[in-house]
Amino acid sequence: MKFHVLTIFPEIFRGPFEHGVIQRARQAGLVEIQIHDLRDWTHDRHRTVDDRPFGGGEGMLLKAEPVFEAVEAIWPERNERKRIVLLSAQGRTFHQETARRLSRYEELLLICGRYEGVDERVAEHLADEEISIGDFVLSGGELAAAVVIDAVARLQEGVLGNERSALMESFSENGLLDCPQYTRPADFRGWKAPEVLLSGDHEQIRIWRRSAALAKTARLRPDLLPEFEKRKSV
Ligand code: 9D3
Repeated sequence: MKFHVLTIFPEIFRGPFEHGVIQRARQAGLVEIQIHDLRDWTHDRHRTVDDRPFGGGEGMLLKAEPVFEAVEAIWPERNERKRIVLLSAQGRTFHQETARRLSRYEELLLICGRYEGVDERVAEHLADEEISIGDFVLSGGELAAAVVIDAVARLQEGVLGNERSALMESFSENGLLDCPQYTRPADFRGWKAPEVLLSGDHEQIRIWRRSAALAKTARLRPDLLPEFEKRKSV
């Protein structure tokens, strides 16, 4: 799968994709990531990408012209295997389900908003969809784009070991959070790993894990419980 990112801060993307799973996927040719500098599609001496909002108001907006020109240069032809995503604070919230859906495109082009926002004609007449990664304020779409790319890229065939990919169907396989996990030492500063996990009794371990997952979900993500109860009864 190929990702394009359109940004005024291409340097931000040096780090995130040069480690771990995504780095390996790129080296294996499973994932390609191209970063494009929006300023390459400006024509004035100052390479202007922003301007003041009509009607007045705080701050500056990303101009439509360089964004349209860039997209039309990156993709002279559009088709249904390609998808343009605008990252903005006003977008629909990104979920695992969104990642799964986007993972089925051949190419994604992610437009990173900056300043107080982007001229609305980009959302209305260029982007296929507008996505936010959550209800908090970022300084721009770059970190959000990195999050989306990470979540989508790891779903590509072959990126994870196949043991894992079969289980990757949903955010939580059984409607609960993962159970708490421990590794050596069994006693760390007096805090002991649950004895049952060292017992070798796989039936007791299974029972403990399920109950611990339920307790942790109730404590940290009570919002997940109604859906879990619904699924359980089917
Ligand atoms: C007047 C209110 N604005 C500033 C506090 C709205 C606003 C404009 C631009 C808020 C954030 C931004 C920049 N953010 C993004 O471009 C963005 C974002 C985000 O802020 N949160 C979650 N996901 C995303 S995706 C892009």
